Amino acid sequence: MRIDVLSIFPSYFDGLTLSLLGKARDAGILDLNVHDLRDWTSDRHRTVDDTPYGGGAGMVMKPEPWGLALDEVAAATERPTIIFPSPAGEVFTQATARDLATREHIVFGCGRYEGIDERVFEYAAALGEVRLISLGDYVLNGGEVATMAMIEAIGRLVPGVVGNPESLVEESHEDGLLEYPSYTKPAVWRERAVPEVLLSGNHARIAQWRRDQQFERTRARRPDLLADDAD
Ligand code: 6GU
Repeated sequence: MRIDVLSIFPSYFDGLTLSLLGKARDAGILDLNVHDLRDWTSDRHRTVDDTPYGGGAGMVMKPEPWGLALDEVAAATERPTIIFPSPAGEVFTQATARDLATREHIVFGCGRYEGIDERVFEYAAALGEVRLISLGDYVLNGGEVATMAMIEAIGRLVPGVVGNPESLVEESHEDGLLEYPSYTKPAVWRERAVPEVLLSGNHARIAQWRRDQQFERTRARRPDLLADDAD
């Protein structure tokens, strides 16, 4: 999978050299390229923003650098998926991550300030499939942290990135429920014992207990996941 990131803060993405995703990059499974949007400016100050038409607070990202960057990066493959992280977008879920993990080429356009000139989204739609995606109902200062989260959630679902694919199965949200609790040695720690069933060696009982725990935790913490006609 090829991923390109357009940002005025490319060093946010230095962390993607670490751990699993770093190894996947080294192995050539993930072709991850981070670009400085200011490389597509031509004025002395490398300006990427300007005041909003119609007035109002804050600055808006100018369309010209975005147009040139998308021409170079998005037009490199046939109709890539172009994601603009935005609190005004559809909400990102594990299902979104699974869908996006099948794409050959994803471009992330990280906005800052009060947003990007609206015409950039229209123009991008001529080059690929445009998605505005939000991490949830709260506001970040820009798209960089959201893009990091999405790259990690998507990247780990790309075949070969996570060494043992079984570890992808028994996780929160993969089956619509929260994960069951985990324990390791010692069997008693600070007077707290590991649940007896886990030491029983009875695999059917263990599986049933874990399932019960998943439902109990989901009911307590995330009842919205159990509501069968969520509105
Ligand atoms: Cl994707 N961007 C910004 N700026 N804020 C957010 C977000 C994205 N998702 C939640 N809050």
